[in-house]
Amino acid sequence: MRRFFSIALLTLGLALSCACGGGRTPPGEPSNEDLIVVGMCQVGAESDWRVANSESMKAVFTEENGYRLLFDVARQKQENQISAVRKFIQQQVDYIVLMPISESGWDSVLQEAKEAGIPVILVDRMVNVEDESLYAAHVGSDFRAEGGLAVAWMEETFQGAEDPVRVIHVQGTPGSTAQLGRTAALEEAVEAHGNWELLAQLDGDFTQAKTYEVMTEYLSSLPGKGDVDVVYCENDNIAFGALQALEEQGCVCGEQGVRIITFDATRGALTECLRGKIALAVECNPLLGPLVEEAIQTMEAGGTPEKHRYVEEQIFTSESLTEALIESREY
Ligand code: GZL
Ligand code: ZN
Repeated sequence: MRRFFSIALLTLGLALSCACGGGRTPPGEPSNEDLIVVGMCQVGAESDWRVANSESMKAVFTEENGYRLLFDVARQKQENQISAVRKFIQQQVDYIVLMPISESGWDSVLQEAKEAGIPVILVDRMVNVEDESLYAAHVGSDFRAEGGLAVAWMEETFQGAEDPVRVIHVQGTPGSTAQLGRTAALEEAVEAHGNWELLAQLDGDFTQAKTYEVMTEYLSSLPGKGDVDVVYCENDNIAFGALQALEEQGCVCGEQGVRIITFDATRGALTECLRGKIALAVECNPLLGPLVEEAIQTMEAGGTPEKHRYVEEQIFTSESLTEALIESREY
């Protein structure tokens, strides 16, 4: 955008300087051509994690910091994200920041951005493209590693158990990197442990409402409700829906009952963990705004950003939590 403005301004300035003193932006006001224009394509507002992720971006890409942020929300539809990218290309933004809802279907629109000379930065989930030059950088989480943290906790909790470990698996948005990575970790572990049994894999789509619905339906058809050992929830909103359904069906959740595992570790989930209702919360850090800005500033200085930047993440159980720690968390 600044490229476009500077040519237009130069022509205008030349014309005006012949005719008169030429208009000036009032001092201290950032005029358009000074601002880095960022077109941002967010998935939606499906979860507490997503809301925190959006807030992290809006806190960084402000006019005071030298940016004009064009923020688009796709309401969970990939076609809305693709048309937003095309709109940003027409507007000739300086950078496109994309939080891809799922991994496939991006090659052609990212090729269009490349041909328009607009760098794309991927945030959170990944895209599955032939040509990795279609994006300049990726900032997010290693979801397979997050699943590995959950599985390691399960191995420790059920070590030496001979009886079956019966698991209900509630998955996130199908085909999203977060779902693929967290699912792969559990499926590999079930393969490796002869006494672990996957009772069901349900689609919770990362929302509380969908999970409550599918869990209620499944539990009401399950003869021995007491036989569930673990509910592996691929994000906190899934865990909230599962907890509600389980308790309504008379299941006791906690370290002596059904162990609920969740990902994201937002404040709401940490509170349930402290209460002993959720057994394990695996952190998935949404505060990615500063890392995206680092990549943009690297490119502004003519440098090449790291291709993949992964955020550090930890796990929480009731033993490792206090009210104060939960209060101190940013999301
Ligand atoms: C993870 C992100 C997932 C969160 C969910 O980085 O893609 O999407 O785990 C969110 O809460 O909906
Ligand atoms: Zn790569």
